[in-house]
Amino acid sequence: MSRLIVVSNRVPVPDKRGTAPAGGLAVALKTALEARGGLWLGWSGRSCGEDEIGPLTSVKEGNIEYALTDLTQQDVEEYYQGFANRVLWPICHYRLDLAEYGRREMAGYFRVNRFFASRLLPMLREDDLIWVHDYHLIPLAAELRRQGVRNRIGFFLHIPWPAPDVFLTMPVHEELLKGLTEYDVIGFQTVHDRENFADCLARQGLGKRLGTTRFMVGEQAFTAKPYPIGIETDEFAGIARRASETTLHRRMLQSLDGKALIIGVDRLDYSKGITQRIDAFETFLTRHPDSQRHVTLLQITPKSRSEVPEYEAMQRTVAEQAGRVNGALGTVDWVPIRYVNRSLRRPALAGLYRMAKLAMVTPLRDGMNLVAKEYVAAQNEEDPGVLLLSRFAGAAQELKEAVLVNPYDVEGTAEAIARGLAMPLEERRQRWQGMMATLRENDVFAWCRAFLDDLSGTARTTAPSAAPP
Ligand code: ADQ
Repeated sequence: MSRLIVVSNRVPVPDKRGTAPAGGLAVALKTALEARGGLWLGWSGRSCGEDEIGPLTSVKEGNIEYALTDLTQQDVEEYYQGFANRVLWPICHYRLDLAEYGRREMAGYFRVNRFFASRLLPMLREDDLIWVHDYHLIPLAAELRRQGVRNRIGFFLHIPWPAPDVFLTMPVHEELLKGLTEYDVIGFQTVHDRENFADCLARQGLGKRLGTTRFMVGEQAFTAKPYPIGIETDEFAGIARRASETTLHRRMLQSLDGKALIIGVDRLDYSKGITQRIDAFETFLTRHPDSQRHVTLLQITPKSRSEVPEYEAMQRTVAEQAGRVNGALGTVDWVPIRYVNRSLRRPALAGLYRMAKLAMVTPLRDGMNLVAKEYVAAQNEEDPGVLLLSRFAGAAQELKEAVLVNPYDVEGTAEAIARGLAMPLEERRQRWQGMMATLRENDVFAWCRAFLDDLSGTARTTAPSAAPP
């Protein structure tokens, strides 16, 4: 079997306490790579002066060998904080208003991709399979091809691919689109994302479509297909079952004192719809005064990307908003919103999901959203909770039995909370069983297999008659 090389911006090397960072990419990929073994290359998270960049740091853990590179301070500002997080992230989440274009950042993005290619090249063997992850590294294959690399290279995009009218607003759209066509397999979260990508190619007159999943640009044929990412369903369900025996679980139950728990878990990010969610919860409480003192929203939100100004501003906005609602509606013995800026270990998180009668997963736009899937997997099958899920999350294309909401419609979401809390047991069970069957069938291992089977099965070819994988 060919060796697998994964390349992603950050690499979740566990720290001394064994804690891996929060983030869907990390959680999903690590599980997948552990099962197969291989090499994982990425940024160490450290920045330094240009003359201080040394050799790769190598860390071995079980089946995985991590190879970490430092970046310069300028690289981090231009490539990571700049183009990746102030252009690509907002554009792919339909926030044209937040995109900040700068020539320096764009040049930095391509320069760092060239640098990643130069770090990978000396380690590369002829039959290695290379799997590149996410929007930070779109041009990596083009850089590797320029250096003569003929290996099979796959790319998976964890975030949405936007419609052409949005994507084409980016000054370097052509270079990014063409860069993607240098991969052998391009994976998206949903059919919708793949079709947006196909529409972008068509709009730019780039190549032709050979079939549902096969495309041809210039002499090169490639596959573009949805591979909806999953979670380690059965393992997570097991963790959640066992979590009820922990002290945290008992303390939490005690502090709820019979109140119904609603849970929200998201990185602090404007795409996650946290302010709209708090508005909806407040509206629910004011429209249903009987529920006051009987329901608590626990919003667990670790800070992320604090060095990007929009994120820093959001930290203040959400904290103020939660404080305002608590001040206006709370009583001496009831706090409507518990707002926590912490990362939790998985057993603690799983236990809280299981305790919650309802989860609000209401992003304004999301590639997939693993929290929705984790919440379902963590439920007690005898008495499962209700998932309120944004129709704009990739997960909504799979979890049809969730209560789908439009997060922009605050009143509609408030009514959905009321409906969810009052939902009869039989309906909750039926919905949960449907979702759980989907999660079991398409867990993270199936996701990984499907992508790697297609990538290994692709021959790098220039013939339009190439058989689709
Ligand atoms: P994210 O935007 O990070 O991922 P998501 O899919 O919800 O979003 O994954 C978040 C992960 O972090 C979950 O596994 C969750 O359990 C964990 N997490 C969040 N808050 C936590 C906390 N307080 N403590 C501990 N863990 C926490 C990107 C895309 C998504 C896509 C994933 C995977 O934006 O759309 O689903 O990649 O492809």
